[in-house]
Amino acid sequence: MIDQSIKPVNEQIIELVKLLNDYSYAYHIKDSPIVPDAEYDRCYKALQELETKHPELIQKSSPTQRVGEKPSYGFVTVPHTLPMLSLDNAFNDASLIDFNERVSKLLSTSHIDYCCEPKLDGLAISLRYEFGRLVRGLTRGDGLSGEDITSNIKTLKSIPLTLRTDTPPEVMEVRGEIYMPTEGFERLNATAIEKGDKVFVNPRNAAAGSLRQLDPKVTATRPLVLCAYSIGYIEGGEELDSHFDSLAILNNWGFRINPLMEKVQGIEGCIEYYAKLEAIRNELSYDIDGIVYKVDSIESQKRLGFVARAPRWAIARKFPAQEEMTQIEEIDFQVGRTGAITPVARLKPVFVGGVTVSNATLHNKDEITRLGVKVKDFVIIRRAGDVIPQIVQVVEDRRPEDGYSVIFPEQCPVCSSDTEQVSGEATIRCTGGLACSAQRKEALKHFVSRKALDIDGLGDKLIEQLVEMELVSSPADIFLLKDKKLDLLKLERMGKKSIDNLLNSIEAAKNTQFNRFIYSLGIREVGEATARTLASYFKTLAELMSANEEVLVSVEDVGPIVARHIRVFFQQESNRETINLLLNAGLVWEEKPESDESLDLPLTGKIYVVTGSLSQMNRDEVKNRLIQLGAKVSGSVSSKTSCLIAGEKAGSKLTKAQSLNLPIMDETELMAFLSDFEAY
Ligand code: I6G
Repeated sequence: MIDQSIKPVNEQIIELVKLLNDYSYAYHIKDSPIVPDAEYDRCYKALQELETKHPELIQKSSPTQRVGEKPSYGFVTVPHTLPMLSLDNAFNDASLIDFNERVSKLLSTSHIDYCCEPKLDGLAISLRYEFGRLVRGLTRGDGLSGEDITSNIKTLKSIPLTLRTDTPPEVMEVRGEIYMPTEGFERLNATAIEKGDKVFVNPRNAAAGSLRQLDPKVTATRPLVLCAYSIGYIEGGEELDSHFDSLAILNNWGFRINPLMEKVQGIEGCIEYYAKLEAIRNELSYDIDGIVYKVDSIESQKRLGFVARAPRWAIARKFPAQEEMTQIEEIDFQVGRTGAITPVARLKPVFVGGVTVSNATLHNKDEITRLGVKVKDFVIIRRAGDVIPQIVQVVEDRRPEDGYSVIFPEQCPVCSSDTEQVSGEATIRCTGGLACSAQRKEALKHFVSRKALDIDGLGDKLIEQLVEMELVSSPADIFLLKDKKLDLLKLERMGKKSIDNLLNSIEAAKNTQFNRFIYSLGIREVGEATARTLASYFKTLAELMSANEEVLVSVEDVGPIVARHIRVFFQQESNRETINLLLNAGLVWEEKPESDESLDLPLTGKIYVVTGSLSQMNRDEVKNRLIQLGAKVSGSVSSKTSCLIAGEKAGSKLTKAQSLNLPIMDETELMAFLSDFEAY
């Protein structure tokens, strides 16, 4: 931060406001921060201090002025200067082609440039600027007038309080969409669930709810973003001839525009753009429900005009809907590998998000309570991307009279053992363990799955038959099947050839890897990644099996809960026996004795912990480099830690390392340290 103390206070304030608005523009509009967050925070604090001492010098465009007081009369309805229109929709290519033909005919040319951009699933708003200053923000409302939500929209950092130009138009109304990015939406709902508050059905509803808060302080906490899509009205400004160029100007003046916006030629360009966006739709960090095409020439837009309440020069080509309504026919209970009993809604099949959905998980008892769902209810199903379909809402107005509540079973629906709910957990479990055939089947399916022992030809259906015919009840039994060929011949669709193939794959799977073996055991919360970390941390199975919780939590990404699950698993006699049987059956992997090669590495024997944010390498890159150099990387600081690498904003790990008097390296020291090992 520049030392400003010698300048007059008003100049200091003006400079700080300009600096902060420049930082904010780079961060929120250009996605390209120019200073670390800490520098922004320092300047903001300095400005706040000056403003507290000299309130008469507060600038309207100061970032401190974003969160104001509650409007005294709630939301007042105000007419739009020009109506906020809606868009015609095209649900297939044929309608888009018709649109292009209509436009071509009216303009008497087929050489048309279209401006294309994703249609964000948010809320349209209109922002009025007078002489470059934001004076009002209105919702679309009925298109003719909308609600005044100025105090709320001012809290959005992507909305400029003043335009970034010295020659603003006298009046300009910018139209755009306010949306909530997916990550922010998920965080907001996760916090709501933690607090027992109502969750939002989708990002759009979350954005709407956040904008309709009576207290702007609440809106200020919500992750909302504005993306501008047009100049709705302008007075005393330069006439522009291209819609695309007008958006580039809006971008320079401080508005975020969609970076995926493109100008294309003719209908072919439009169709290509649709295919391109459809392919990446699920990877975007926000929901979109289609593509908007606009004739780029403003002159042509004027010639085309409007019909009813939609422009003739624009159209929205919609994607398949990600939300649909259907009815729950039944709710069944499934028993998983760890005994977790999951309610599953059987649905009247419905086409949503590009596939036909007939089942949706209801997760657990709490979720049923939260949704207030009953059998026979009409519900909204959401399937966004490849995420499993979710029931997001019950349509209460359509609740049928023959609907009934779901009763969670007190006995396992498969083995009739009692169910239990561990305090503090939402999941209800069957207590039958491997005596429950459902748990047995699931444990075996997991054991042979692709990321575990990867036994080719041993699919789910075959496992189910093997368990039902009592040919296999524990993983080690799979390796005894070679002595049961006659029994195998009795199975559906099993001939001599397929049996030989199966037995060959089983033999081949005996040669495995340590990480696959750990994963195959199905220890609670130990997924593929954790299994890999455990395999690289512990040299032998014996070492892993005898590790206590203190040692386990020092492994990267193993927290106390996972450490407890691992410990409990290896302490259980039945699990130790299963492991012995597997080893006796001939399961092997290459153990990593401390090879001469790894002993030679410069950091062999050292344990590092990496924390805080780094700017030159990311944390994973640092960890990988340390491992390459022979070190172990741990997730927690203990007396065994050789050194803590502490980036910016390092928190409790740094405090702990300091209290234990451990060596600590900051990022500059780390870079110098790593550069000593370039030869490795
Ligand atoms: O509702 C809308 C969303 C996005 C729009 C729109 C848009 O452009 C990307 N453009 C216009 C012209 C209108 N509504 C009326």
